Amino acid sequence: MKKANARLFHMTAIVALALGIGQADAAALRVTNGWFRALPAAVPSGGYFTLHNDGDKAVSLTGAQSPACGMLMLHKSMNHGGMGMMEHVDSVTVDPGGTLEFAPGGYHLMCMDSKPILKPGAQVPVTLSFAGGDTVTAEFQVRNAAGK
Ligand SMILES: [Cu+2]
Repeated sequence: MKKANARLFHMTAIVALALGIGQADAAALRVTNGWFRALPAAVPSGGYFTLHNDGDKAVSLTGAQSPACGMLMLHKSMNHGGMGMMEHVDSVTVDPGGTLEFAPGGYHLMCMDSKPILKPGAQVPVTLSFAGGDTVTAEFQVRNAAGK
C-alpha cells in the first residue's frame, strides 16, 4: 500500500512538471497602471497595463475579457516600412521575476464593440487569463482620447 502511494506521488509530480508553464500561481501575478483610451464606440479602444510576475515560474498570458468590451483581444503594434500595423497575438510569456508592459506602440489590448460603461472617468474591470486556467482581475481607469 505504501509503495502504491509513493508511485502516485511521483505521477503527480511528473504531471505537474509536464504542465510547467500552466502552473502559474495567480497570487504571484500583479497588474498595475491599467487604463483604456476611450474612443467612439465604432473605433476599437486600446488598453494598457503592466503585468508583474512575482512568482518563480514563467506565465503565459493567453487572453483578456471585460464587461466594457464585446471582445477584448491581445494585439501588438509594429512598423512595416513606415506603416503602422497591428497583429493579433495568441500568447505572451512573462519570465519569473519579469514584467511585461502593454503600452502605446507595442503590446496592447484591443477593446472591440465597447459598451457605454467605457467612458472617461470610469473604472472597468479587466480579467486576464493565463495558460493553465489562472485568471487575474484588475480595475482599469478609462481615460479620454488624449490619454488623460
Ligand atoms: Cu490593436
